Amino acid sequence: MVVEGAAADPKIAGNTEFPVNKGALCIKGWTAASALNHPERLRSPLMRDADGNLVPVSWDTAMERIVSEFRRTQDDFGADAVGVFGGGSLTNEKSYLMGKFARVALGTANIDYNGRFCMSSAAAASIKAFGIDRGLPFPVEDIAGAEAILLVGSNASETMPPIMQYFEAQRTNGGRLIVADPRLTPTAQRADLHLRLTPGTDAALANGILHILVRDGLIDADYIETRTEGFAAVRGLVSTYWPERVERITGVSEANLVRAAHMLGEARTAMVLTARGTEQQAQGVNNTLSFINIALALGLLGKANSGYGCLTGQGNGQGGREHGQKADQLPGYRKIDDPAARTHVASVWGIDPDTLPAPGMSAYEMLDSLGREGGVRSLLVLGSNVVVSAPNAIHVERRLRSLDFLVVSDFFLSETAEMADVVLPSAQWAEEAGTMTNLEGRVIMRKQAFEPPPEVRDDMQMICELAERMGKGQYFSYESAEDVFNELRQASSGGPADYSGISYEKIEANDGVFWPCPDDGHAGTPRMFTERFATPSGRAGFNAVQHQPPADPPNSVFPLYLTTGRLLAQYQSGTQTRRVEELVGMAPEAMVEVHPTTARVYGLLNGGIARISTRRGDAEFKVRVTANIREDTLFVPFHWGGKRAANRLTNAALDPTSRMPEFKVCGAMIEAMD
Ligand SMILES: Nc1nc2c(c(=O)[nH]1)N[C@H]1C(S)=C(S)[C@@H](COP(=O)(O)OP(=O)(O)OC[C@H]3O[C@@H](n4cnc5c(=O)[nH]c(N)nc54)[C@H](O)[C@@H]3O)O[C@H]1N2
Ligand SMILES: Nc1nc2c(c(=O)[nH]1)N[C@H]1C(S)=C(S)[C@@H](COP(=O)(O)OP(=O)(O)OC[C@H]3O[C@@H](n4cnc5c(=O)[nH]c(N)nc54)[C@H](O)[C@@H]3O)O[C@H]1N2
Ligand SMILES: [Mo]
Repeated sequence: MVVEGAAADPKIAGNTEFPVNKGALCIKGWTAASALNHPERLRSPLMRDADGNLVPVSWDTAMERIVSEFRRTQDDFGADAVGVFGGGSLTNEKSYLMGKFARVALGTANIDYNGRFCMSSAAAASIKAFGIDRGLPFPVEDIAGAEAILLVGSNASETMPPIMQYFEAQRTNGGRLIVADPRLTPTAQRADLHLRLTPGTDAALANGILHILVRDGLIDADYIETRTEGFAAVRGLVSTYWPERVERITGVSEANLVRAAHMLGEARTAMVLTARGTEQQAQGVNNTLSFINIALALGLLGKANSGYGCLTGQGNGQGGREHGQKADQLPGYRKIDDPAARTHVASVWGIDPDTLPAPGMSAYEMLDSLGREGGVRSLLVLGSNVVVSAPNAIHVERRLRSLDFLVVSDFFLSETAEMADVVLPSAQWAEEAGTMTNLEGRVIMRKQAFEPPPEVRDDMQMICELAERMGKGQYFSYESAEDVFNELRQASSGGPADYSGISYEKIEANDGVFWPCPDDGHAGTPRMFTERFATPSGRAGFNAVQHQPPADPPNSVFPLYLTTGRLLAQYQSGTQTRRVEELVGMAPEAMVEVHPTTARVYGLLNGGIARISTRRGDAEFKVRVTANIREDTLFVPFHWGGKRAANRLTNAALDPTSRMPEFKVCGAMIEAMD
């Protein structure tokens, strides 16, 4: 995207030369400029006064207060009692600094970020199966050349409009699209086949499709033999997923299962793509692995216009998970409990590896620990609005209130910032420089177009100053974002996400560089797995995965499935988009999608207000009656706060590996309020 015009009246345009989106932006991109000069934008630090009001203060006062509170917490409760919560919208440079700040300036184990709620299950599954995680291990253009695509739990038409040009091209080329979603979304409407599965039955669906592929001789025996391991156990397991059994579990007819299997199995090139629908479950890693099994059995990985991929979420969803913002991670996608990784990163940072903390708590576990014995007592939140976006939000709000001290950095007074003791105003995307890594693992540049308003600072400056005031300034002296990036390159060198051969200059000259890029002369890696996988044996691993019911299934009191997700015109917790008039016009309020039959059964009127309850709490939504959803399922977007927050309802049951909460399925009941 390009930004033009004066700071007071910025204009946004698509960059038609840029290879990934060819100038296409989604509605939120076109309207993003209005957030820059929005009247509600934070323009100075705020601190809570004796009456409990947030009042403007100087940076000096705010920083002094933060340092003294962090010190007090650490003196009384130990280093790990200060926590850091980051976000996947931050640049690579900021994500890297957040991780370093936590480990070096605070010495705390407890840093995690909202990517845990986003792509963590797909990331864990890819690491398990392929030894490495890069959202798409191939360039996005490959989509256009796939003869068949299975898209699972993604509503890309609404959540990634710029990528749809590749699906359009795929269709023009005669390719076919299968969408697995409990709703007939705009994405599913343009598919050749819609698999309207029961929420939480993804692994059964995948096993059922693989059963038919094996039965009908559509698998690639050669590829399985030479490039993979573990197929025998999977073949044994899927042999028990007979189509009638799978139809019973998933609600997808045997005829459609066979159609899906044959579309995929008979295509010369094919892709399996997953997104949050199947990943945001307590079985999210297993679900993803079960779809990866299909891609491996068909021999898709490492071939042009074929493969498995995860469609990324936030702006820097990929880079945000590579540079140490995650509780168990060091830069370059290294593991913090790996002695060699600790030695390498400590030497780049100029510290003793023994001073590096151990792995900390995952995002929800950290939120759940707030204010408790042995938990986090003081928290810095930067780049997330947790009280709206974390699961089991009533509980999370209670935990946040029990903190000794909360500091939030944001552009606006988000619902989470409203609860803070200190609020710091941050520069927005057009006011700072840095790099992002897109869904293809392509490192791209974001240039600074404007200066931030006078009392607003960019997060990098803020973090470095805070480190200095904590007495660790010598580890945080940088001239520029590029300076930070050059250190990140060294820290990532030799790691799975190796950026050491990527420079600002090279990014500019090539419209981005794909990692891994291990030295200056290396051109980057657009397509992975052509020869081998990143596992010790070089082979990809099959994983036998049983279907398991959701953690909180429907019962006679909570008879319906509740699922949650997104709308085209709103973004995430809505801090920015709920403040843009055009977008509010398109999606003015929280609503629930209900099937006409279900509406009749529960006495709900289109446009009326309904209360939804689950075992966690209740929330209120405007009713939208639509035949595009299963009769047994309710769908609510999570973009609103207060009584309209979907996350008052959601279940925080976590996937055992990724620690992803079960946002996508729980038992619920609905009643009319008027
Ligand atoms: N407009 C808009 N675009 C966005 C965002 C936004 O907030 N607004 N957020 C960005 C981010 S951070 C992300 S992560 C992406 C997310 O992008 P998506 O993954 O496309 O978005 P979701 O709406 O969360 O979920 C996708 C679909 O999963 C379906 N689903 C629900 N339960 C199940 C299930 O049990 N199984 C299966 N197979 N499907 C199920 C839902 O009906 C929904 O249509 O979007 C990005 N783009
Ligand atoms: N029920 C339900 N809940 C969900 C999901 C779901 O599908 N269903 N999806 C989950 C997913 S995939 C995600 S990614 C999360 C997203 O939810 P959040 O983690 O809350 O993400 P955002 O709403 O983008 O919040 C980012 C906040 O940080 C601010 N911010 C953005 N960039 C910067 C920056 O550079 N610096 C500073 N200082 N502040 C910044 C924004 O103004 C905003 O207030 O929600 C998760 N929650
Ligand atoms: Mo996300």
